[in-house]
Amino acid sequence: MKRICLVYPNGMALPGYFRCATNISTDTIETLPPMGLLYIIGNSRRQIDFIDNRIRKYAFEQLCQILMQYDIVGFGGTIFEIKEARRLSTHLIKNGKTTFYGGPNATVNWRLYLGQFSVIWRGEAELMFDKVLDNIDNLEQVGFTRIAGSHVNLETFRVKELDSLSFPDRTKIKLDDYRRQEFHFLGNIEPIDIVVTSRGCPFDCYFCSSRVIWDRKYTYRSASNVMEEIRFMKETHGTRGLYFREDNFTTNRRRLIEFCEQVKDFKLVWLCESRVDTLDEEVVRLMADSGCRAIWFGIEAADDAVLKKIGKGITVEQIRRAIDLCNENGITTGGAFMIGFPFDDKESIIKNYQSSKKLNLATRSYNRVWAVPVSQMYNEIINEGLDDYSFENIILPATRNLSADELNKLYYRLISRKSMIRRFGLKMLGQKNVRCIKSKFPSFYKIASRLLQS
Ligand code: B12
Ligand code: SF4
Repeated sequence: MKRICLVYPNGMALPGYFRCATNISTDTIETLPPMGLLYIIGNSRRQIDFIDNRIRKYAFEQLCQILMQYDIVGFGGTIFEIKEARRLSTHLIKNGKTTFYGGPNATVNWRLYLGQFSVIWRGEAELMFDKVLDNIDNLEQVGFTRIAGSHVNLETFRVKELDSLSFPDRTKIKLDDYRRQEFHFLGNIEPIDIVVTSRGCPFDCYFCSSRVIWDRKYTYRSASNVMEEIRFMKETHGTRGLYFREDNFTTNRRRLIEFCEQVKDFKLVWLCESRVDTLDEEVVRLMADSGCRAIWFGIEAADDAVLKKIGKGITVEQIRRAIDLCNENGITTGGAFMIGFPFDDKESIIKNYQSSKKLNLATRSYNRVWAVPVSQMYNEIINEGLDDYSFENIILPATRNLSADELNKLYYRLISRKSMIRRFGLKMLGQKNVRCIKSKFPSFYKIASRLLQS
């Protein structure tokens, strides 16, 4: 029997100019369990080992040594982990091993990595993984084509019935290793678990690569199937809080209502992400009654003209309404904004920023635009030569009116300074101490958080 290991590689060190744009780094303390890999393991009949190198932080040589014990090594991750995956794969292939590369980045950017992995896997893996391993010496039989040194499935694999899958294998991780700042919204509740209830996205925002990854196909689990997993987690891990970190948790209204009605019995608190146009009075009330304590909205801009240009499909009126509904029902709100679209200039950025501050959100986060392949925005940036900085195909762009450096300065002046202090402070103190301060000195915590809000 072949020995198999799945690896979530560590993030790569990014050049200095990226640092003001993103909080991703090799020493990030905030991440979530890699549910995709745990799903694969949970649905395979084989013995599969697992390493999350964002948590283990093995040095390259050490990890090489460990992985040399296996016959097949599969790498997952986003484009931000590609460097370690590629380096390890090259070493392993040289030493006669077989490597796989899968996940959203492999699905969409497979051409960039030809020849660097034995197999490049596009799409979801649960239904095909064992079958492919059974045919490892005859991959053409199971949908793969040999191109430039790698086997690739040109037709993306999809799972039609998510309810038919087994749950992700959480025995491979220690839940306590994974935390996000969003967990603070749930107070001092522990443990908090992650559940994936849907995949893909039917929308088509100008800046997002989801369309290319998921082909606008949206699949979701039934409320009762999700309840089974929650029951299982409650019994085995004592789960008390849930974070639904997925693009479209609230998109299907009927399912959301069923979910709220059923999850009540578990007496859990939970938070999710949402689009403002999917919420109404009845739904928000039900969500609050069933334990929802916070919602993060992808808002991007507080200006109708910008929202239209980026194809977000929402209006400022809808944004205000959703925030008000949440506030009325005791649900904390967070909003994520983007700064520096290709059409932006200094005035539009300042205007958008000032308008965003008027929204009645409890917390806001601002991301300086960077672009990963491939979205409509990414293509425009390349075609118009706005790719001032580029690293591993990740672009820190200029706008048509501001160079990347000018935009960085503006972003830093408007937003980043305080959030950098906050992040630095959090890192120095450590998550546990922050939680301790929060519970022992709530007023101090509240004032400090307010002051450090952008
Ligand atoms: C949850 C999530 C997060 C979480 C957890 C990420 C994680 N480490 O798993 C958090 C909040 C930490 C996060 C952060 C970021 N994320 Co994120 N995130 C998502 C999100 C919304 C869902 C991912 C998920 O759980 N999917 C459900 C699981 C079941 O599916 P899956 O992971 O795709 O896995 C399946 C297949 O892909 C395949 N597969 C996966 N790995 C492998 C490996 C092998 C060997 C094989 C054979 C198959 C295979 O099989 C799995 C089962 O079917 C996606 C959007 C999306 N809908 O995909 C973005 C997404 C993955 N994130 C993205 C990005 C860019 C980021 C950030 C860089 C953003 C930022 N600026 O901070 C960071 C850094 C990520 C990191 N290093 O941890 C991009 C990646 C784009 C790219 N080209 O790589 C996505 C696709 C969003 C987008 N539309 O652009 N993210
Ligand atoms: S930004 Fe969100 S809603 Fe828009 S396409 Fe991407 S995942 Fe879908």
